[in-house]
Amino acid sequence: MGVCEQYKSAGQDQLFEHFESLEKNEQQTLLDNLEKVANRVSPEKLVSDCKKAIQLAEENSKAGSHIQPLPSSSYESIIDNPEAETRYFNKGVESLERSEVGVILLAGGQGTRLGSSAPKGCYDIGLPSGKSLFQIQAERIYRLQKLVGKNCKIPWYIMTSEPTRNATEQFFQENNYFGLNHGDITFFNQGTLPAFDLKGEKLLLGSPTSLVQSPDGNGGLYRAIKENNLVDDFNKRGIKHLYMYCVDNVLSLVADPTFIGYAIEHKFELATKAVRKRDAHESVGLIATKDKRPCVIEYSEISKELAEATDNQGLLKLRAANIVNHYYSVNLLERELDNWCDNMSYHIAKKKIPIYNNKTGEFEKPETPNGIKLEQFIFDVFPTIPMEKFGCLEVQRSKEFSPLKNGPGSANDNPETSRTAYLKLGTSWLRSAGAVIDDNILVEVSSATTYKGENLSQFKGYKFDKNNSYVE
Ligand code: UD2
Repeated sequence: MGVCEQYKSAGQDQLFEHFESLEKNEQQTLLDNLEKVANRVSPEKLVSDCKKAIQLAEENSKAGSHIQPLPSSSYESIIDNPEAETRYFNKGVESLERSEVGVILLAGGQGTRLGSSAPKGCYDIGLPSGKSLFQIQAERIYRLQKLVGKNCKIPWYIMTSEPTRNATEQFFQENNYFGLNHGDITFFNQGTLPAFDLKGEKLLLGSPTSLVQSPDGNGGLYRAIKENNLVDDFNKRGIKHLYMYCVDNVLSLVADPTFIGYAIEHKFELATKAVRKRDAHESVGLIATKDKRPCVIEYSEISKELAEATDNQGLLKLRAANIVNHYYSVNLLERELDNWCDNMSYHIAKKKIPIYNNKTGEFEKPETPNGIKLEQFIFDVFPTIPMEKFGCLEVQRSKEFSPLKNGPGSANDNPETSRTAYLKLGTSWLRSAGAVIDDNILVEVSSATTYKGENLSQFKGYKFDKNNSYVE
């Protein structure tokens, strides 16, 4: 069946209403672009997936009692549990000594809410050193390699999207990969998905010869791993454990030995970190159980009742906040990747989408949402994992989670809150090492010097009296 017939049989005749007005070469460009999309997902499946996504959103908004907190057997806290934290840390270090740990960074988001046109990882949150998020994360890897020693290598796989790819790669090149061996850094692109009208029935044109396309969500990671043959690379490098995290979390303990050791000790195939939810309406997914399987209910799809529900102690019933920090065993990916790519659901987001109107021949930039973007959520694979192979590790928010989501001056999760969290953590480490620092003083400690507070004994007794100073 030709491209036109494929789309027309899926109810997409509107895409060809201007076909005769196009030059011959433009007609071919349109057909080529449509074929590229159809080769990844057939128009028929796109239309049915969009319908399912709309139904899923409606179901999730009404999701009720069958959503329960995780059972205690799948949930452990290292808050005020130094014995467990140390045991897991040491087990993780043993694996890192054998260079069995790889890091996957989600950096394809376009940072719309932040209001920056550059990739989020390039963002300067206003630290005394002026370091970007990418630099801090690179230094975490650099420091951990040194801390572990034994020629430990931590390969870093950075997922970008079409809009973030060039600027991200260029930023690393300009900064000479922040002192890391660039042979251990792999950039790879996630895929894109077309967009629909608000009813979810008609695909939208972005130009006379192409559909609207946008990144396929952080759940596009799995198809990107498959299409870039990354599992082969994991195996070639002897990687058995993967630490996946979010570019916008300045406190992420990249390649965290404690998290890796937790998963190894319990033989989990998939694990996630959680922090205590800040309040009933914090914009975080909630890690829970549905039909005896792990799952995450996203903040944009949870019902108000469920978000606010409390237990018999008066605490939020669902309070394990997702921080997009997951562990995967490479064995799990080898076994499940095809299934995940073929069967993951889509989610809808109603957006203001610039389109090409082929009835009027005009480009339109709407003031109100005019269409639906489809995306996949990375945690939608959780229900494919038996509960006994899944773990959730609760960690301290002040040590491990301060997301950069919103622009300067916004209510929360912004450059100020990220900067303060990072400075407070470094300052607390210096105080624990014996430095003398007044309460109103914040000091930045380089992530190339300390991973989580070690290696600071040279500051014992040293008095820091200048606010916002920086120590290498
Ligand atoms: C994410 C989580 C939410 C909560 C919150 C906390 C998902 C689906 N939702 O919501 O549960 O944990 O973060 O901070 O995980 N990204 C890509 N490609 C894309 C879209 C996003 O790589 O197409 C990356 C993005 O660069 C970022 C991460 O995924 O590193 C989170 O993306 P987001 O900021 O769009 O997710 P958010 O805040 O809506």
